[in-house]
Amino acid sequence: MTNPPAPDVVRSAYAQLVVTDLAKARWFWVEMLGFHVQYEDADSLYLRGTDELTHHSLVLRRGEIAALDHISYRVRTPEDVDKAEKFFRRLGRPVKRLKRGEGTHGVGDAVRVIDPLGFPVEFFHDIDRAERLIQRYDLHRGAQIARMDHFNLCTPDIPAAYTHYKSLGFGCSETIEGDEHELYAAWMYRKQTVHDVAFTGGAGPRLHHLGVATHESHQVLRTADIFGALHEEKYIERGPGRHGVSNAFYVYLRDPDGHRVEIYTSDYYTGDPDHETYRWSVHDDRRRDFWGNAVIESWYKEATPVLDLDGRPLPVDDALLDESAVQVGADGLG
Ligand code: XXG
Ligand code: FE2
Ligand code: CA
Repeated sequence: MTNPPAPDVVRSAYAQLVVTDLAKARWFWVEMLGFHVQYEDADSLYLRGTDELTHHSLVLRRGEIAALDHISYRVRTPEDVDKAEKFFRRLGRPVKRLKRGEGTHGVGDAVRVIDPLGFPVEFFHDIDRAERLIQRYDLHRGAQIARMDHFNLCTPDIPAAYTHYKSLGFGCSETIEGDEHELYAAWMYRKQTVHDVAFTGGAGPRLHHLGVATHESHQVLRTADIFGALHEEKYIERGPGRHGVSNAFYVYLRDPDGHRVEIYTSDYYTGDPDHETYRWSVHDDRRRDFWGNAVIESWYKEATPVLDLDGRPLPVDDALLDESAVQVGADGLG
């Protein structure tokens, strides 16, 4: 039997995080990062950046344990939702179909799966539209987040993650590899940027971070300055800096529940059909910080647990290859 065709994924669209204190989460994501509240109810906040014309790119849901409820990809047509369902049923994975009203507010027909890497992943096409805020400069505040850019996932088997996302039609913009081409990390895309999803070697399935984009690098610096000015510097984990991989300017923060978010800007176009993968040696100290600054150990080790389709935490598997154990110059840990 031939494999059913993969759904046509447009982009990484939104994530739903479980937070234990919605007021604290609102302070962090809305007041400090500048996400706009599109809709809220007693237990959830639906947020989006200034460039986003769809209902939300982040849902914060109140719950007992801080976790990832699901990541979600938008697909090109309503038929692609059916394709996603068939694709994952054929793989023998858990699948749940949700009509409008049964799943996330604002989202229409959707399918949720536990993918072969163990992550809760949704595919949808239909979503409510939202007002353009790009030039509502009067409303922009804090980090002035423009849009969701990527999901970064911790998984023990990077080659398996790469193969699965290849089968979903993703391209690969960059990798980190060992001397024998062992794959330590990979960045993969559908939209025409460096990535929609990337993999960090480590115990998984766990969410490593959400990458959210600003227009300009000064907004990354401004974010760090605001946290410093309010003596809230403990929320800054790594950076600001320039990545080797992707060339993006970045800072990583941890929200009040420990969920990691990267403020990310200035990567590059990958849309040509013959775009080639750029391969970094794991021994190149510039790969994760172009200026060779060491990566803090918590960045490699800590991540958010994920839930199954019934909202129960999923167990994690240990790493096969652990990049943080590689002893190299400025980035040497272990
Ligand atoms: O988005 C990213 C990252 O995955 O967060 C990390 C781009 C580059 C890097 S790295 O630390 O490898 O430079
Ligand atoms: Fe990232
Ligand atoms: Ca810190």
